[in-house]
Amino acid sequence: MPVATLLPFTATPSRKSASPTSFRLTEKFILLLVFSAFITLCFGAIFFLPDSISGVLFRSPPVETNTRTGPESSDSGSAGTEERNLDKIRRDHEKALLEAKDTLQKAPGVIKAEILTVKSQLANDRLLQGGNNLPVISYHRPPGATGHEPVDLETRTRRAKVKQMMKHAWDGYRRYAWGSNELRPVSKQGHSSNLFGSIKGATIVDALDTLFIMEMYDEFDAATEWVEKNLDFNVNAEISVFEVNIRFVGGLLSAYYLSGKEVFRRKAVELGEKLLPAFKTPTGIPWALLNLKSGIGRNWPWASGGSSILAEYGTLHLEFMHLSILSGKPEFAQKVMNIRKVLNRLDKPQGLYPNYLNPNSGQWGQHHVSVGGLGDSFYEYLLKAWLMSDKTDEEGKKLYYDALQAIETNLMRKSSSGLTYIAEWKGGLLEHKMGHLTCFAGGMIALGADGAPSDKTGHQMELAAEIARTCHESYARTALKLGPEAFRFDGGVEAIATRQNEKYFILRPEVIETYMYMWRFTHDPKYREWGWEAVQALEQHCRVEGGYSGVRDVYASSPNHDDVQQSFYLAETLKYLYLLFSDDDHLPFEHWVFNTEAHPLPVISKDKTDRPNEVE
Ligand code: DMJ
Repeated sequence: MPVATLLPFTATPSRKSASPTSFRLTEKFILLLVFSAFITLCFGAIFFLPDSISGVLFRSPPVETNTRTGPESSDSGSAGTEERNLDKIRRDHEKALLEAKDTLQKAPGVIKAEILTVKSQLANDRLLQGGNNLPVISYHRPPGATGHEPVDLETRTRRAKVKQMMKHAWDGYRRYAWGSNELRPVSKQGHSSNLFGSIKGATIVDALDTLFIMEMYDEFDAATEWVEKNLDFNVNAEISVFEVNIRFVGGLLSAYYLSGKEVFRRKAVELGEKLLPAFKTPTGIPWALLNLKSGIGRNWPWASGGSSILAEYGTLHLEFMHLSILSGKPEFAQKVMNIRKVLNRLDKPQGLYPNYLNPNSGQWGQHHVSVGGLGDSFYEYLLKAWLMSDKTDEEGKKLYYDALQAIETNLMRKSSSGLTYIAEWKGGLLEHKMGHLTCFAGGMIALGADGAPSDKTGHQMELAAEIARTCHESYARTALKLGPEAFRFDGGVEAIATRQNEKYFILRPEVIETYMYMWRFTHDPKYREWGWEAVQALEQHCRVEGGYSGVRDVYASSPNHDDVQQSFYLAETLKYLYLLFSDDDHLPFEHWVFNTEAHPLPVISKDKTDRPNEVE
């Protein structure tokens, strides 16, 4: 219908002289209707204008300017308004000056604390606005995050040397492999293992806390910026749940607890959530491998008929307990507590835990038991779950000490020359081989000795010392003074690798980790000496221009480099060396527990179960 037919009052040839009074009643009615429709249209349109314009139209005038009611002319009105505005600015300035004066009278510590509170409030507000739905947490750094210079010169010099090694490892990575997972220090390029799928930056995340505790703040800031801008978990790739948890989740959690930077909490929780689909199995025992995009999991094809592996599903507990606290979501803790329930229902042959468990049937796979590869950190996490809970997790405690008893009875043996070692168990038969990985057990047993039933504390400390000695021997009996991947006690040899494929050294930390624990508990200077021997060997045989490399045969007279600088070299080996030459109040054991990748996590104080980072 043409618009003109609706508008009888618009100029038409037949209505040239018509006045409003001459309209007929129907015309008047239509006129009124159209007029009111027009007004409604104009009024309604205002709501569709951009904010900036509608604001101009509707903004209520500020109180000070809303005084145009008197006889003043419009000029004198605006002069008055200006005057009043100036007045207000003056008043605001005076107020701000007074507040600043007040603040300056406060102690610097108080001012700093107030700034931190405001900053953390702002960060939290931003976080909530960002839709992360993370609870507001007031951050307080647990004690001992940074240390101080040791008093004696030799220790100070050695500690400085380790820091310089960290700098060399980091600089090489930064220069040649920035953003890749690891560095190839000989060929000077990036390296990626398929353990991390297409997640990037393993070395950056693994090294964050080491940079912080060594007070390498410029490097820490660069790493933080990379995490903020580039760390991305939205990848369509399959990852190892265990490796991603211990290195990435663990690294991010530690970086958060040490620095208080919200970005680390946010990223840790985001990644934790991405790992949750791994638990979708009939028993809740997680898959080893998970596609982060599809959420589809599976197990390593070589693992005893589709089994999950003890050291993998058993090494999630510490990180997941912290994820629940930092996210306010109980789901993380529930998942790992369920793993314990499944294990508790099963019979353990001789009290031992086989390395393979089928996640569908909930039954053990092949009966292979080891405190090294495939089993190791499961035992470590039982003990540390108890310690991290401020010794409230009695179940974790009992499981640990019972398991250790079974290990001592069934797996620990003494060689003819008196070296204590931990063998592997295959369906009741012992293989007299000890892995480099197994050497962490010296530190673990020392850490647990104090909580053992009273008549066993001394005995467990002795066991720990004996294992430390055996592992030191495995280094001392090589040409390069670095330990092989595995060493044997059969066929007339002791603490020596006999197979070519067990002679390599990939910058692993376990032996040095044990020295660090033994030093803390005994202060026997030999542990620092043994650590220093390792530093010298690393410098001599592993240091190359681009960083540090593993070697293929520790019995060869000169090193054949494997051209990989493992991320755990920065996360663990160098951190444990640094702590070995630091005082005991740097990351003290009463306040911190190290995850299996040496990432320190705070003890969750029993009075503040819901606020772990407020430990005094
Ligand atoms: C690290 O990733 C962890 O220590 C893990 O528990 C075992 N292996 C490596 C280092 O050797």
